Amino acid sequence: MASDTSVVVATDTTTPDGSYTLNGVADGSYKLLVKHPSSLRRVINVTITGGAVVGGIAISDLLMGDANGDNTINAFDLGILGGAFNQGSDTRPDFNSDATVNAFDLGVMGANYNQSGENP
Ligand SMILES: [Ca+2]
Ligand SMILES: [Ca+2]
Repeated sequence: MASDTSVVVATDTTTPDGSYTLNGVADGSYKLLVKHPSSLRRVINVTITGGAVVGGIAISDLLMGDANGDNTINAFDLGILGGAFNQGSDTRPDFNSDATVNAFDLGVMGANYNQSGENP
């Protein structure tokens, strides 16, 4: 989470259901940067009152397909998916989290292809 001057004031890893708690943050307006290892980054505006924010984000709120984590979905990610297709050894391109890399993951990537994550 970053303030308006782009200083990181707090970080947290969500629970598997996507919920998070950020404590010890001064009241004010912040940009919350959210990224799954294989998704594009989202920037969400939050207002903190009382020194903490409790929230949640669903995986369905994130655009999946970024296999190499560089915040863009392009041919590099497609190459990783191609190398892992029906293999099971590299789970980075398992975008729908069903423990296999197959045409469903290619479909997820295709829907978000050539997009980049949001910047703060
Ligand atoms: Ca990428
Ligand atoms: Ca999959």
